[in-house]
Amino acid sequence: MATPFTRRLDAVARELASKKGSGRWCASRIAAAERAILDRIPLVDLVLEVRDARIPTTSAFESLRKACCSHKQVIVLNKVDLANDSLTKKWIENFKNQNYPTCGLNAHNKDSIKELLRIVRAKLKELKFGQSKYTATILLAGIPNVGKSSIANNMHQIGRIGAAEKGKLKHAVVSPYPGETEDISSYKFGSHPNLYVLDTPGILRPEIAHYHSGAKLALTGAIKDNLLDEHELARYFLAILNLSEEYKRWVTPKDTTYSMPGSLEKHRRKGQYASDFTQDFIVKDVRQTLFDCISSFEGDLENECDMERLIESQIKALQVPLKASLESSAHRHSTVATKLLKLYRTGRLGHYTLDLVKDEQCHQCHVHWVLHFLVLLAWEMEKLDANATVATS
Ligand SMILES: Nc1nc2c(ncn2[C@@H]2O[C@H](COP(=O)(O)OP(=O)(O)O)[C@@H](O)[C@H]2O)c(=O)[nH]1
Ligand SMILES: [Mg+2]
Repeated sequence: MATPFTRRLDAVARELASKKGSGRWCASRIAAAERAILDRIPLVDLVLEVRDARIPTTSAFESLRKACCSHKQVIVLNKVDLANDSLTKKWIENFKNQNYPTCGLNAHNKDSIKELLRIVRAKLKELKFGQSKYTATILLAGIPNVGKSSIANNMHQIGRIGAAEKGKLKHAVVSPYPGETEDISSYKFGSHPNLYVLDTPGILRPEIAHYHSGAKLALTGAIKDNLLDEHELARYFLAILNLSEEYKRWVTPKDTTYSMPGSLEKHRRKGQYASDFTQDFIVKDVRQTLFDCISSFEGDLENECDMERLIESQIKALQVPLKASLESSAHRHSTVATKLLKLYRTGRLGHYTLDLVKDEQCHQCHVHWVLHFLVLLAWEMEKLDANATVATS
């Protein structure tokens, strides 16, 4: 069902696609880049489909399904350091059961890249069975910002290449913003046999299938922030946090007798919550503020209006640790939203997998229901605000 938020996302995407000079988001450029990638698939030996481990299905590069058969494809769930460990394991199992070789990866971790190199070499050996000398090319494909260029760079750096070639290391552009890789580039990552990896631009069609897909893509950074309402996204994240188990880890190990948020009040004694010895005081304060809000909350999180109240109280309370209270009232909410999303995206507010595997889906239905409601409510409130502004101007 199209919700107002879906329609808004669609409208934003359409507007961007039609804007002259919108550059990387232009629909014809996306289509051309996609064609160039799909045309190369028959020519390469192996395709690594890079997905974001936090959204293993939402970050799928759908066009690959038709263009590439599963025997020459490996699904790489990158950014496992930001995802929920046990759900990552379930997802890997799930894809393997569908005959897609799959591995988890943290592209920033040397050992993780070495393990990927081992998997790729083994797979190429299997595909080139019986050939003593060969050259192989693999292609990295996926939606924007999943870490393709980081993987290409690190395979190139860590892969075994001759000493003479080490001095000629190239660098793919890595950026926290989507859409920075514009061309297909080749990087060598092995000698004897010669192995090459092709880094490609991220492909995300302008039309977004579903409101939740749009929100998840935006939260994980596949869609540029300035294209969406950060305040709404921050509220979406807070709903996910409030319905998760993550914040409960911010309590010291000996204080684990809590069960429901309403009963957490007794744990509110000073200094009780931060347990990860982080030196980052802002993170500590933000966690404590969020924990305090949930633990003192008497409402029922399954009730959408109560959830809405909790989120509003959290956004207000976060103005202090996020230093937004010094700003004009008009900017406070957006400052809180921007900073909160930044913390979430660096994994400092917990590890969340936003796509859930089948046996988790009953819970997911409920979570989606609550989130859906929140978005509708936000939309209605915005309309009320707008009407009030018009009425007073
Ligand atoms: N935490 C984390 N960040 C990553 C990982 N891989 C890439 N990134 C970050 O994600 C952002 C996008 O990476 P990039 O390689 O440019 O993605 P691309 O658009 O798919 O080429 C950059 O800020 C990277 O530093 C990872 O495994 N873990
Ligand atoms: Mg890139």
